[in-house]
Amino acid sequence: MQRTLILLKPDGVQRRLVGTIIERLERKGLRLAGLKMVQATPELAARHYAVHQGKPFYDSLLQFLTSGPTVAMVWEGREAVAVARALMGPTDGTKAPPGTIRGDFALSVQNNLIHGSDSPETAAAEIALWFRPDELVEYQPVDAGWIG
Ligand code: IDP
Ligand code: MG
Repeated sequence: MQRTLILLKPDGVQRRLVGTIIERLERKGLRLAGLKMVQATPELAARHYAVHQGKPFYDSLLQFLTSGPTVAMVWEGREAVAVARALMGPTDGTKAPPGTIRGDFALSVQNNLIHGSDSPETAAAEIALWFRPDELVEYQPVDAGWIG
């Protein structure tokens, strides 16, 4: 079963969209494996977005991710990485189609509410960055046979 790291970035918390966004992931059938609220340090933000170091928006992006609390989650399910990315929509809120999280709630490129890992390999590294192994919970959802 594939896992992905999802962050509800500080704009999602400030705009009180945490419940709305979690509901979309939950109703798709993904299984919540871990959840916590984190005030990201500059070090954590820099490690999370290391791939973007040197880009024009990098400093602003770190400022954004450390500007308030983030809700960090691990979601699990068949093709969880791609499924979560599809639910999120493309990076730029103005280009994200209606029906996606960014398409419905974001207008900005930077303040686009949600992060989702972009590959299973990235997901493994990002989950290890944000969660200790004992913070992830194994259980069998009672409807697993219906959702697959
Ligand atoms: P993604 O979150 O859709 O995977 P990435 O290209 O990995 O997008 O960029 C990481 C984050 O950096 C984005 O979610 C967004 O917050 C921010 N970002 C990306 N491109 C830009 C830009 O051109 N201007 C400002 N912020 C950007
Ligand atoms: Mg990305």
